[in-house]
Amino acid sequence: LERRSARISKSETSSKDYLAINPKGRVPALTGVDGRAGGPPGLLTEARAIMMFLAKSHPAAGLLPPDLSGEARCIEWLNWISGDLHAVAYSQLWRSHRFVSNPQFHDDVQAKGKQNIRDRYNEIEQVLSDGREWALPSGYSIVDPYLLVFWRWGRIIGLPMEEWPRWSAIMRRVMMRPAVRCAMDQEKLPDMIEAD
Ligand SMILES: N[C@@H](CCC(=O)N[C@@H](CS)C(=O)NCC(=O)O)C(=O)O
Repeated sequence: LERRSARISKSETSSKDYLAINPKGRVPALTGVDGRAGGPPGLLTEARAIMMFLAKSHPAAGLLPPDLSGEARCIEWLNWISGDLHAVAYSQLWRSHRFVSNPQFHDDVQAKGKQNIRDRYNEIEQVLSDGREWALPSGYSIVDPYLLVFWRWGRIIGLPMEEWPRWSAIMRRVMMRPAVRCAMDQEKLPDMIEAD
């Protein structure tokens, strides 16, 4: 937890070394993908693009529904999480200076961000409460580990995640998957299943 907050507050994404990899100064960033969009050749940015690229380049892993509607449903989730929950709500909380210049209003923007996060979390819980086993009823997909990021961030900002039991149950199952365990071990991420 401390490790993550320290890295965010130090803004390692704005360091010269990192900007040489990704001039946008954001994570995630993947190299080795044909084409270019502003950065060095081969750099791919944007979580949604990277997740689609990884899912489609590893079809045997079955991380994306094979049918058109299923794929559209997947993009629907990714877009909402990335564009609304992340870029609006979490940015209001963690990057309030992007919304208003006057520091006097930063607390207000942050409070609104936290409220927006809670609202989005209620909506996530509602979608997941129809008995489905994973975010997409067709099965495990790239949406589930993406949702895990925001479930863990909820813990980091001190939200009582047990308020969203259906979502929490799915995230526990995501964290039991060997590939997820392996990635979390590599990144030294605690599972945060129990509240502190
Ligand atoms: N639209 C981008 C947003 C990426 C993004 O904002 N990542 C955050 C992760 S906390 C970041 O790198 N923040 C560092 C910063 O804003 O300086 C995506 O979905 O990949």
